[in-house]
Amino acid sequence: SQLERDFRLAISREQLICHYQPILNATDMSIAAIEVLVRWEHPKRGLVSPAEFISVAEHTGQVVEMSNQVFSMALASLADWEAKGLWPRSAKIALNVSALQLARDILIGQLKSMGDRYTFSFSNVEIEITESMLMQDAEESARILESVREMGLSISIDDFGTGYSSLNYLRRLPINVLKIDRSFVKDIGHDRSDEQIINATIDLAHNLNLKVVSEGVETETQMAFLKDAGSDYLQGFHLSKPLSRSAMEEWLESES
Ligand code: G
Ligand code: G
Ligand code: MN
Ligand code: NA
Repeated sequence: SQLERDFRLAISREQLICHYQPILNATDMSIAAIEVLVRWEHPKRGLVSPAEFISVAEHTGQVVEMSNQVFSMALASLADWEAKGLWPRSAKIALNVSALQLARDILIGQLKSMGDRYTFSFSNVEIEITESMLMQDAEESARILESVREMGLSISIDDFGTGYSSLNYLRRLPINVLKIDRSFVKDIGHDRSDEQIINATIDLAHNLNLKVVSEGVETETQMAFLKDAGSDYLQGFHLSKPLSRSAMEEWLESES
């Protein structure tokens, strides 16, 4: 397709960039994590969202080279921020992982080669995977996640509540964080059942010794509800939009 050909150029001409969205501690609003979000700087169309190209890139396998570039940019930034003394204590840089990286078992190799290229601590890195990715091959996923954890990274489950996790997997897999999908956060203040789902999810997570990120926080009302419900971390436009690398670095400078 045209998109596939264009995207090939995007990769070879290095038109992909990373934006960085802070995830804040609900208690003191300090930075708990920074999620890396890829964008395509298209010569004619401007910044293109991954919503437009990830599924094609996944289908064609281009997502592998894309994630090499994204991991490389993000972990070079992490190395730089650590070296400058800007990295907040116990903060994580959170990388989205695609289904293909797990299915082809290339994630570990990609991470190791980043560790060879840049000087950063893997304990400052988190990977985000979705429930549906885990369910595709539960035993194989478990094996890969164990290796990821052995390397020192943490693991979060993205878009939680939209897939079909069995509670048994949640208990058995080496997971650190659940990210409550923004579809549940959207109707806080209007939809009592979504509020109850959020309360139940936070209780469940805490009982399993997991931390909780609430995604898609766009209003003061949502933020107040989520703090009160015990969400450990908050992410969304109300706190910060995804930022350019330089804007993110300014924030880190102002906090350090
Ligand atoms: O940033 P935005 O809301 O446009 O992201 C849309 C989707 O693209 C989200 O599901 C997000 O997880 C995914 N995404 C963003 N960056 C990356 C990336 O670097 N790798 C992968 N695999 N997915 C990403
Ligand atoms: O699937 P994933 O959770 O990785 O998707 C992250 C996407 O969510 C990013 O593309 C980011 O731009 C988007 N996002 C971040 N905060 C908000 C928000 O408050 N509202 C909405 N609608 N999208 C958000
Ligand atoms: Mn994510
Ligand atoms: Na999400």
